[in-house]
Amino acid sequence: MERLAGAASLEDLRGIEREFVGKEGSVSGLLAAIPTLSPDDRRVVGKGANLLKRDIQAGIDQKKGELEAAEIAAQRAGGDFDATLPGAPQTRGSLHPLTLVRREVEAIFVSMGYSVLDGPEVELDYYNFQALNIPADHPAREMQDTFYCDTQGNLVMRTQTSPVQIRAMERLKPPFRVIAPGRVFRNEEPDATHEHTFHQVEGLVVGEDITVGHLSGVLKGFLRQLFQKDIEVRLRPGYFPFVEPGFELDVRCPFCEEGCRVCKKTRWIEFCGCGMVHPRVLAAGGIDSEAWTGFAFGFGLDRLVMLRYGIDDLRHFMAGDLRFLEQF
Ligand code: FA5
Repeated sequence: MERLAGAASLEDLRGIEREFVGKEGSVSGLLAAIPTLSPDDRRVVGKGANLLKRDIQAGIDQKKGELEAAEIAAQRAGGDFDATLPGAPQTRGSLHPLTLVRREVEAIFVSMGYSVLDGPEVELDYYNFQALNIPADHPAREMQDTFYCDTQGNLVMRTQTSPVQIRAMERLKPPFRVIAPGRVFRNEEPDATHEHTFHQVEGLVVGEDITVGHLSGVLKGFLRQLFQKDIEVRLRPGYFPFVEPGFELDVRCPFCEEGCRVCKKTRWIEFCGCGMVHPRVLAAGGIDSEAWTGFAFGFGLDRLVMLRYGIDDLRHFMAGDLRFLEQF
């Protein structure tokens, strides 16, 4: 302990550490000799040597802290220490492109009088399928290969944001307009335009005398605001059990003139499913389908982000590669 008290530098301290408790140190030598002693001596010497080692190590650690603090204090007291110099720069993270575009989408719909709703990602089969006019044996279930969360099949990772339609109808009194952005899951093999975990934005409007004209007008207006220009779209018949009539809305591929990998050489990109809310779905939500009509749509947010920033593969979104993420 006297030697420790006299240590004037970290270098001195390292010497003391080597001499006593290092691999070749005297206390280590003592410990190594224990197996050669008689059983009684072993116990006494073993205990003593271990205590000694512990005390010496504790003394070294304490002295090390003192010497380090003194070293910093000496540096600060020196003439060339400048407390006003800036610290080491911290790199700032950035928002994920999906978050950026989701916020833009929300702001546009809020400006059109919509409320933004949320719903559970682990959903009851009832909301994800049955209340949306997709009973247990319905072939439409094949369209969305589902991750089931229990053996009875009551709980699913939601395959779409449409269950929020039912939850909204249960809670809100018509007329109302809502959107519900969120994460959805399907058992799919990823490629440039498909992921197993992706994002949708659901829209639902319930009111008096709502028509397909309102539906296409809202979606065109939304796209115009988002892209700050007219975007060519087309409506073609599409089947979803919860709307009647149902449509697919496609947008022009912004990447090519004559077909590419993203649009699979069709020059159109599937943008969303939509249609007039089926009377059975209104009824499941507790809404009188004689008095009220509505439209609904559900688009893929990931594909919208691809269009917005000219990204040609949506697998980048989940890859966690900073070279990609730092560009936003
Ligand atoms: C639906 O999920 C319906 N719920 C949409 C809807 C809502 C129809 C309301 C009618 C009324 P669909 O399976 O086509 O439909 O998916 C909607 C959109 O999600 C697609 O247009 C596409 O943009 C996107 N999408 C679908 N599967 C994937 C996937 N694996 N990866 C990324 N985006 C996907």
